[in-house]
Amino acid sequence: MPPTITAFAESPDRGRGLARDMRVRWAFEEVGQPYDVRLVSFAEMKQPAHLALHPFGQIPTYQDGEFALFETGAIVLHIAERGRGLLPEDADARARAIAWMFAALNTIEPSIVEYEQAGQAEADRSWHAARLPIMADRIRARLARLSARLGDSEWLDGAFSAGDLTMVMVLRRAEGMGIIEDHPNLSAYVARSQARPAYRRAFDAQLAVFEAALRDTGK
Ligand code: GTB
Repeated sequence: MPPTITAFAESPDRGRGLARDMRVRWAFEEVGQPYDVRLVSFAEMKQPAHLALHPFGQIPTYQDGEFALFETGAIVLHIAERGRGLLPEDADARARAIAWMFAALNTIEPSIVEYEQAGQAEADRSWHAARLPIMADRIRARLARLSARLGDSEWLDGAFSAGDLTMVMVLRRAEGMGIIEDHPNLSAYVARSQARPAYRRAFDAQLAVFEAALRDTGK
């Protein structure tokens, strides 16, 4: 039996590949590991059966027999460690690739998610307009450093790795904020990643879920 992950039955990203199951799907595709997907509704995610897999009642989760994991970073790392193609053999290079995963999740993603969530949760507050440019500047500062480090390189550290996969998915969360576009090398880095056959397969698979839900519900 292949591992099973969970994903939104009706994803609010409307098939744009922004929900976090996309990161896990892409990792599976890069290492050539078949996987199954169990779709869950928002209500099911908060039920005891799902909470036993994910303490915060979120997607994605990962199950392989009796073994279960939550947190995309941990799941992608697990897939990368058991497959080939997402982590270098050399121990130092491997540690650096993992450092880029942490950098994506810990240094870049929080400011992007904060900006995105503020747009949803605080838009009606009097201070929202004043806070927006402050939050945007935080993202700008991080992406300027990331752009400088990437320079003309194809990937962040040698060959494509789980670090690039994670970073690209985090950068995609900033789409539409008008910030990545300040750095043509970052835009090209994201586009280069999206052209990878494994990315395309993962993207098409999650899009198919959205399109099927659309047909079923007519929403
Ligand atoms: N740190 C955890 C991880 O990386 O696994 C975060 C997991 C997480 O945020 N999961 C979200 C979730 O389950 C889905 S991906 N949310 C439901 C809940 O918390 O009740 C986040 C997401 C949602 C929607 C969009 N979108 O519409 O574009 C993008 C990303």
